[in-house]
Amino acid sequence: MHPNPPLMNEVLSHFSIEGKLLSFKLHNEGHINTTIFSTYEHDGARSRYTHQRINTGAFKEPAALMKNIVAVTTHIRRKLEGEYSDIDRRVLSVIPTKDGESLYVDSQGGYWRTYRYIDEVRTYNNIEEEDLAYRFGEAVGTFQTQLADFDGSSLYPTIPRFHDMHLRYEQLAAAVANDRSGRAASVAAELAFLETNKSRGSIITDWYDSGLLPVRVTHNDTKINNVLFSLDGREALCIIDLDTVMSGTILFDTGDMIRSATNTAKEDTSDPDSVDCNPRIHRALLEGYRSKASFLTPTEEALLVESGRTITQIMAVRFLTDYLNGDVYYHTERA
Ligand code: GN1
Ligand code: MG
Repeated sequence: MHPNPPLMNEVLSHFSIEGKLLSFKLHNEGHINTTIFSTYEHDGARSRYTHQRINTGAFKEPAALMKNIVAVTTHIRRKLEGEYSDIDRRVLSVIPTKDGESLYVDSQGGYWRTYRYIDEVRTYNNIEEEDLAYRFGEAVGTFQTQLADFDGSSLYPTIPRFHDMHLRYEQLAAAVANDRSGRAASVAAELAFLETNKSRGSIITDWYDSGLLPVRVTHNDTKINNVLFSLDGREALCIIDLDTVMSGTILFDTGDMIRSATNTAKEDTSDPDSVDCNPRIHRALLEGYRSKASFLTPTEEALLVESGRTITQIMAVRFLTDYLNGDVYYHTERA
């Protein structure tokens, strides 16, 4: 459901933002939360904000989720102090409500948060240049390094077992059994393919569960368009979308980084034949990543390349499950 103007006026009036509201508009990206951008004017200067209604179907405890985000961004901010003069471009800033909370609950029960909008940046849905891939790799490695000394046990698991392949296959099997939308017969080939690849796809989950991989703080949604680059693309400034920052293995992050960057097409392309993995980009990406991720253990290193395949597979399992369930989890715009 798209929020209407009266509701947006109500929501925005509760955040601690100086000046006069000039406009707001809906942003049509992201598969989970609803995002609105606003512009305010104060003392002749304009400033922009990002407001998000948290999808409580996906995130059951918005208050605990925001506590994670405040803790993680505060930690990163401290690391950047002294090193950069433009910290607000390098880490998200949570704008509190007038009561000092990180969330506002609207009159219809929606949970809203506000960030300072980071101006003069751009995102990419896929990349063709090796330089860019290298910088994306660096950004993911840097993010993990910034959080290497953060106590992950203090983080609330916003979506428990998020990248657990066994759980995802169980959910797929349940969706097939229920066949709520009568679509199962039409995806028999996809289901057979996923069945054939089930055990290989579970390697990371199995090694993680048996303690072979270190538990670290991970982002869990490091797709290419969650990184803000400078307008000229020369610098990866900030990793956004911190909803799924949790304890886990960094292979979840390298995996989504590889999945999203090496794809020769947009992830929601309507031309599946244009999808391929670009090995040039893959090489540059891992080179950039390794240049920052000096903490890698031999077991992590051993599964680094595999992680791209694993996360691609888990996304396939999750999207197919949602398709069988009748498109109830992800926002969809077309068949
Ligand atoms: C969802 O919210 P968004 O679009 O960043 C999903 C990710 C998927 C991604 C695929 C909480 O992320 O796991 O990788 O879509 N997030 C959640 O684009 O399920
Ligand atoms: Mg996300």
